[in-house]
Amino acid sequence: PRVVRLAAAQMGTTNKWDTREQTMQRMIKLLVDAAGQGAQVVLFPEIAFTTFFPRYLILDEQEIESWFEHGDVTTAPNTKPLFDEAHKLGVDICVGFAENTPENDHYNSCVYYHAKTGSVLAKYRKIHLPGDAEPLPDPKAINQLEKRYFKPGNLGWQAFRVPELTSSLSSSSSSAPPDERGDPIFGMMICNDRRWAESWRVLGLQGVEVVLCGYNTNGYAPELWGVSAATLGRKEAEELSLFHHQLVMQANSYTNATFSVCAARCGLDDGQFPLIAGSMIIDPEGRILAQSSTTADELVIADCDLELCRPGKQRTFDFARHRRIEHYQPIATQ
Ligand code: CDT
Repeated sequence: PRVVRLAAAQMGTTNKWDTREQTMQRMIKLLVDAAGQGAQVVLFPEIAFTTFFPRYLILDEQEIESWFEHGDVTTAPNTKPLFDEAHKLGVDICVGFAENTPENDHYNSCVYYHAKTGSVLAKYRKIHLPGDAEPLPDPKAINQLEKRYFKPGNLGWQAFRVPELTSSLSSSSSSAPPDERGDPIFGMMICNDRRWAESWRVLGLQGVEVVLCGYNTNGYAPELWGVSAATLGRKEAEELSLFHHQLVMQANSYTNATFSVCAARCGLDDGQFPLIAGSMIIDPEGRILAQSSTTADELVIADCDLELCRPGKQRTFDFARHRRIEHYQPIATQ
């Protein structure tokens, strides 16, 4: 077996008036608790350090910049304490943040931080940006202005190997196929990406064994979804939002024979915006191994034997044998 103990660090309400110190304390507590329970990798949500600011139309440039992280996220004073703690505890973390690059580009990003070496192993920039660039006409509508504040990610979905997570390796021969070499193969996506089969398949084709996905998902935003508010009550809407989230996480984990971990930023933000919880760890058969039971800060932890990706990868979803790419052209051309 190649067992890794994975954790989702779900984060509840984060208000726009919360200080960075408050939020950092919460994140460090989650990390310390996860380490105490033996977690080796902890996933934090999308845009984990602040409230989900893309719901607001912000016109002041300086205010926009105040929501972004500037410089190297692992060493910038505003975010460094989390990475220092991970390094100290020897626990890898994946965390989402609003990135401002040295070229002054803006992305919705996450990094995988390798605790032992104190370095970023991989970075991902969200590709599927939901919502709009301009606010919806209805003044009551909840907006999702990600297309206004971020560029679409330019790094693709690059699976990467994480060294030294699993102790008993089945094989260390570098000529063996990737999933038999031992070091776990991870991939990252962010929130809306999980609804698109393409994100998963690009990672699946690289033999991914663990997909990490942080998210901020509205519990109730009928105008944003294009659904009449009159036809969808608040409770029903939240149930449907949670159902769609679980549906795509479970189905795509199964069809790519991969574990997946998803971590919510949830609760009621800024006194009025509900976000769904539903943090989970899912196995390659699409089954939920562990899930959150609150809409507050909470850890979801499970032991994942990566060997369980083998049956799916070698039989039902052996891509090399069963895919018919001669018929897939339209997917990439329109
Ligand atoms: N953060 C993010 O990507 N949220 C989106 C909202 C979509 S509204 C149709 C999500 O896919 O959960």
